[in-house]
Order: sequence, then C-alpha cells, then structure tokens
Amino acid sequence: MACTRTRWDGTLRMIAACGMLVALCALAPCAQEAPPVNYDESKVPAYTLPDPLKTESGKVVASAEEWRAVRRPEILKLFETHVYGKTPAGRPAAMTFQAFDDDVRALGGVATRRQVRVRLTAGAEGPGMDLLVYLPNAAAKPVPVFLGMNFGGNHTVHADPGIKLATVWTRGEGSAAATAVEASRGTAASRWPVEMILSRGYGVATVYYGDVDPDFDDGFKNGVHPLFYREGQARPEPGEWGSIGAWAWGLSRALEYLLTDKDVDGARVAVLGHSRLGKTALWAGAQDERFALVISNDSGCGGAALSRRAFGETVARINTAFPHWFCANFTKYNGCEALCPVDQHQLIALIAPRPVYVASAEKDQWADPRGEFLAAKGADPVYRLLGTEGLPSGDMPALDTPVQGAIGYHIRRGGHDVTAYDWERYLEFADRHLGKRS
Ligand code: GTR
Repeated sequence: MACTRTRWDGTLRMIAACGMLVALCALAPCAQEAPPVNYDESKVPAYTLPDPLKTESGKVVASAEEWRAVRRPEILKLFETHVYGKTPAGRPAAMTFQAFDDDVRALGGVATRRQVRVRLTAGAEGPGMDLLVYLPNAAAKPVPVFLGMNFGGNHTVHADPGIKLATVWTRGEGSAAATAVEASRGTAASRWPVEMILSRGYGVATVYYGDVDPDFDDGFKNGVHPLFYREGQARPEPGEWGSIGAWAWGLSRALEYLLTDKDVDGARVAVLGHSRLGKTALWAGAQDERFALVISNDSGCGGAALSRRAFGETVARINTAFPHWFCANFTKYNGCEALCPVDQHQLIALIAPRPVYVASAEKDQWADPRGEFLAAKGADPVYRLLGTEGLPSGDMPALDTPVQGAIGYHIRRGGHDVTAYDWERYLEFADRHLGKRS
C-alpha cells in the first residue's frame, strides 16, 4: 500500500490517511505522482518540525557542549544520509592551485584580478575548476571575501575581457555540448555588483558550478563524482552525494585556495549562492565550519524552505525535475515529507553560531518565502543556546524590512533573482559580523 497525502483538506492527518503510516512507509514507497502545486496558505498541511534541540534518543539538549558533541553530529549525519548524500572527506591529495592571471590594474585600476586553475587530479585531463578573484586595491589587506558559484561561467559575472571563458558545458547556451561564447560576457553582471562589493572593502571570488559537475542528469559520469568511485562503482550509492553535494564540495576546495592567498583573510570568507546554488551554499556552510558567514538567496525547496509545508516546489517535484541534485534516499520523502527525520531549519541550525542570512523575494512563491522565514526561525533556539541573539523577529517581517541578528532575513519586492537590494543587505550584514579593516 502506498501513502496518499491529504494536504488538500488543510490537515496532514498522516496517520489517518496512510493507516499505520510510519510502519507502512518504511516498507512501501510513497506516492510518486506530483500533486498540484499549492500556493494557498490555508492548504498547508499541519506538521510538526523535528526538534533541533532534542537528540534522536529524545534527550533535551541543554548546553552548547551537548549541541556540539551530540546533536550537531547527529543532524549532520541525517542530512548526509537522507537529503544531500555523504561527501568524500577532505581535499584530494593531488589538488594543486595554478595561478594563470594576476592583474593588479584590473577594472580601471580599482581591483586586482586573480585567476587560478584548481586541479583536482594529478593529470590535467581530470575535472578541475577556474577560480576568479577580485580584490579591492584601495583596502588594507588581507580582506574578507564573498565566495559563490555562478551559473553561466566566470566570464558572465563581469564584462571584463580578461576573464577566461568557461570551457565546459555552459547552461543556457544551446546544447549540452555548448561552450561559452564572447557574447555571454557580463550577462550575469546584475547579480554580481563587483565594483560595489570592492568599494565596501570586500573581495569577491567565484567558480562556475559546471566545472565541478555539469548540471544535468548523466548518471554521474562527468564532474567530480567518478574521482571517488570505489573499484567497480558506477554511480553514487543511495546515501552518497549528488550534484548539490559536489558543488558544495567545490566551494570548500575554492576556500582552500583562498586560505593560501595572503591578500585574503581566510577567517572571514562568506559563502553565498542563489537558488540551487543557495541550497549549495547552505550545505557547504553547514558542513564546512571554515566558512565564517553563509548567505542563502532565494534557495527554496531543499535549501532554506521547510519541506513539510509542501508550498510551491515540493520534494517530489524537485526530485523529479532534478534527479541528480540530492541523494537517491531523498526520493523516499516524495509526497511524504513528514517522514523525513530532518527539515531545513536544522540545516540552518548546523551553521550556528556563525551568522547566516536567508533572503526571499515576494514573487518567488515557488521557493516558499514563508517557509524560508519559518526555517530561519526554527534555527533560532540553537543560535540562542549558543549565546547569540538569533533571529530578532518572531514574526515574518514586512516587505523590504530586513531583520538582522546572528540570523538575518528579508523578503524584498520582486522576483527570483539576486538584486542590488539583496547585496546591500549582505554587505550590511557582513560589516556587522565580519567587520572591516580600516
Ligand atoms: C528551479 C528549481 C528551484 C531552483 C531554481 C534555480 O527550476 O525548481 O529549486 O533551484 O530552479 O536554481 O534557478
């Protein structure tokens, strides 16, 4: 017998609907057909969030020590097993950084531009990634840096002709075999206000996510996954990493370059991302505590939004449209989010006590702005246990009215995008938490 969801009548009543749901769903898969998309708040199912401050054995976590020693590792493992899959540990032994560009008079003299080939294998033929870094010439070094992946190739973040064109599959340029073209230089520049970031004393670093794993479902034949296959293994196991896990891993490798750059303050690197790359930034920040600050821009389902609300994009829809993003185990929760032992507020809690910012957009209902706010709020008890001010507002703030504590949140006017408004908030938040050198 398969589970059928009853969220349409506004109540989950999972036990009634599924009959001995927990027992049965452990044996039988949930219904895989995607129900209609719900955008009606009154039809959000009743749900209970897993308590981030109660251990799997039911013990209340009452101290920072217990959080660190017991509960945090438990939650991390649950996300590895059920959502993103487990990532191979650490950096590849053969990883090297090969700088191929260092222009101290870039962008009309305001920036130093560095480009580095991060080789992940001993031979040049294996997957590797190009890291683009701009540092503000006017600021005292070392500087804090924002690091994020981009969707279209490094050359799309700025029209600067010195940026190397992406060489592997480029999203949105025709076919899966397309490579980057000159005409696409600067096409994502509105999402990367490089001069504004530099003028505030920060550096900015980016990597094209397709360098780490091209974003299509090829059974994990390309990208970094095969580098870690055991003898005879052809694809990740159900509890091993998907593409989001790989992209997050790539961000940690990029951070490792930044830690070697004397002009970068490696203790003040913020990781950020938009949409699927916002999901990626959260997972990177949750796993890798070297990231000092984490920013999720419109990350939605499988990112900052609570899965149990099933509002807008759902687990079933995301796993169907993007079967390569999460681990195969995550499909068990298609239509049965309440059975997943974690929800996304606990992903945010894994970042505690480091500052985290969750941003939503009014017209981005697919990403469930309220679910993103409620996940930030759901992480608040952990932030408070660890001695921070947490999220300073218990109620969802009005449009364009940011709240900023150790957890920041805003919902701005407009749609699914990264805008100057978002960046202004991130810079304020970073000033507050990472400080600036004079
Ligand atoms: C959508 C997807 C979202 C979000 C977005 C993006 O198609 O449903 O989860 O990740 O793509 O990354 O732009």
